[in-house]
Amino acid sequence: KMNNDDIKRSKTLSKALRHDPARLGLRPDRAGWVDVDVLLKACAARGLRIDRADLERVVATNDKQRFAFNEDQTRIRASQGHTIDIDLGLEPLAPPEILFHGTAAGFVASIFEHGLLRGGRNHVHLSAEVGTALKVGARHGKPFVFEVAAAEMARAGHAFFRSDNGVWLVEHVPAEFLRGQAAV
Ligand code: HQG
Repeated sequence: KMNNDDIKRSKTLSKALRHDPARLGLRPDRAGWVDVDVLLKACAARGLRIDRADLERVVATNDKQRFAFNEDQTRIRASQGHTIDIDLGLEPLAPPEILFHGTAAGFVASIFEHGLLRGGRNHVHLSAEVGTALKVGARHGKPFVFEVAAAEMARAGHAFFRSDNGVWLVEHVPAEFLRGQAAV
């Protein structure tokens, strides 16, 4: 389990790699990768205490495996969750019959009307596990877990992707593919 310093480092990384790289003077490439040395120098220049060993530990122990190194470990990116305009370069993949999306009860009526919208992020996030969706939903309030008819949606032509840390990603879930509340 991560200690508090590492949780802070993880949050700093999420912010820098998903949402606001410019704040650290970083310029992720098209696929969201940032050079590790550049990242560490940018952090040091701003008094953020993180060295190579810290980074490796945070990547390895992160509860949702949010970050990944490239093959030769010279670059790092967030595996999903971005609001910056990048292309993860994932190949479309056939989803399981059903996927889950956890949200707050207060959003349910709007979701039945408009479907699931990606908001500021690049994708709508879906989970293969109902328990994961329940936790995601609880971040926003009283949780409600939608069942999504994923396989049917794929057959209708929607592309599904799975991030390196196992989150299913789609651009939009039209309301017709929502199957109401999952048994949790
Ligand atoms: C809701 C975490 C009204 C949607 C998690 C959600 C996830 C609508 C909220 C990742 C709507 C957006 C993403 C509509 C969608 N009307 N509300 N039509 N369509 N919404 O945080 O999926 O810890 O951007 O249901 O594990 O909650 O950050 O998305 O409640 O994988 O690594 O709008 O964030 O990962 O909220 O969470 P978010 P999310 P990390």
